[in-house]
Amino acid sequence: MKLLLVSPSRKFGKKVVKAIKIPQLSLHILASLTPEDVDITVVDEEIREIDFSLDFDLVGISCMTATANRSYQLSDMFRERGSKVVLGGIHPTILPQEAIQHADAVVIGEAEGCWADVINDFRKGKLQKFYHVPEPDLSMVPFPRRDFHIDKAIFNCVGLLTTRGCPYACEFCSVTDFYGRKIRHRPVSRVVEDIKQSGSKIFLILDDNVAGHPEYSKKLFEALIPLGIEWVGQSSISLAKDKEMLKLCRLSGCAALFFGLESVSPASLVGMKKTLKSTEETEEAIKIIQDNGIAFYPSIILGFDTDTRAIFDDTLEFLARTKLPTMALQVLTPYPGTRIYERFKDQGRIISHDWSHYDHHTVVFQPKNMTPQELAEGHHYVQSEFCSFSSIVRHIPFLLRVSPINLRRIMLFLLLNITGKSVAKCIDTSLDWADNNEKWDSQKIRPDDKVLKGSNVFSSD
Ligand code: B12
Ligand code: SF4
Repeated sequence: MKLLLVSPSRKFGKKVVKAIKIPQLSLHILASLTPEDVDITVVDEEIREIDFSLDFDLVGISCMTATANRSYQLSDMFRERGSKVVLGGIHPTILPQEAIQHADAVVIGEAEGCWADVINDFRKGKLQKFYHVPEPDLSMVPFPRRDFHIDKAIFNCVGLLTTRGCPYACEFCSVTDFYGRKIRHRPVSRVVEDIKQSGSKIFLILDDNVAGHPEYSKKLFEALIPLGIEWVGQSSISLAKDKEMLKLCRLSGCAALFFGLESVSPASLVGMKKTLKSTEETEEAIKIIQDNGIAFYPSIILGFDTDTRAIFDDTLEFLARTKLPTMALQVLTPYPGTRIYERFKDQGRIISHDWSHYDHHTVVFQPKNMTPQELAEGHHYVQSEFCSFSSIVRHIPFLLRVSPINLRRIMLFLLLNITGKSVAKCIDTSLDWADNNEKWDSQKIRPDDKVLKGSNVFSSD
């Protein structure tokens, strides 16, 4: 039996820099759950093309919203050629009825509890339409098969999973619906063994919050110290409040953490499940984390209902004041399945249902206090100002503040800034789309316009 596992490209045809690509762990997990007698091919379409001269009996496609169009296109092509197709990942989980139009089977949620059944049923010619095992036990899942590595990557960085689930349910995020509210862990000893077996020394911990369960986190960090690895991950900013955990985190090899800062506007933070509500508290937390030798990598979202056009300069001022050398800037994206999507839909504010635009860089909804075009341009302005050559030079001393400094970290900083520059270019593309797409006529939408007719969005306050 021949099995193809694919992670489709977001921008089909455009290659990404291999050096900074990290293999998709979901495909490696699926490979490890597959019986040994199956001949497996793994393709990350952003790195290499699918060889359509080969025949596959079964094709498994990992699909997120931004890759849904390409996933469906590939599914249709493979099914026409006689292969059976299974779709999985966050988008088919949220919209299984849409996904099944293009597939023979859809796996809702995590693969661990049901992939073996999918293979068995396929072999018997009895594939079911839907498979769903909610919140499978993570303690005994096999180690991911990491032999499908990316050639010539500068960083042999591999994804690592320790925990799933999130107790919060932020309005714009689909993670809680997907993984559930209960935090589930892999036993620390299994994580350590996985690290040893991987042969890598650099890891991206894929968890949504490495500090979400302090007792587990501390045990994990202690166990990582003797391994001498370096890792980056995501954390809540509350880490700054727990000195013991922060110290263990650094000692365990943490080089940088992504923090969902979400907004520099206190008004926006009030509506979110954030432990720090004031800008002063956030700035103090950034200083504590950086002073402990962990690079602070903020993720900032533009376009909340509390944002006015002032948010663009406010964001740049905040970044300059806090001396942060890197950041990820996103446009608010109402992913299907989130509460914000339902709210915007009810209010008639969704302006594009083309899933390929749901990429965090394209405006797909009518913002409350500006036009979609203004939000797109403001996003571009902040991104390109921050990534301009002069600001990269200005950021170097800020980077050097974080100790210990080493060559790999300097390279990472440069790569992140170069990536930032290409993101700025990619935003230009979304502006082209804006110019070309008739839906962008809605940029002229004002409260009395037809798209918002009947909604009370602008009159509610
Ligand atoms: C780490 C991460 C990243 C890393 C990925 C690094 C890497 N190469 O591994 C980086 C930073 C690069 C990234 C980028 C992006 N990300 Co991201 N990312 C995540 C995060 C935190 C973890 C994903 C992960 O790898 N988990 C571990 C793996 C093992 O889990 P999994 O992928 O869910 O797979 C399991 C199941 O889904 C299922 N499954 C998955 N595929 C398949 C396929 C088949 C056939 C089957 C049967 C089952 C199956 O089985 C797997 C095992 O149980 C999630 C949030 C989350 N907690 O899920 C967001 C998340 C997936 N990302 C998101 C987004 C939007 C993006 C970007 C578009 C952002 C951007 N502006 O660029 C890009 C797109 C990148 C791309 N090409 O696809 C959104 C997706 C929302 C949506 N509806 O699509 C999420 C959910 C974050 C969120 N809060 O909304 N991301
Ligand atoms: S944004 Fe972070 S804290 Fe909020 S629900 Fe998503 S994963 Fe949980």
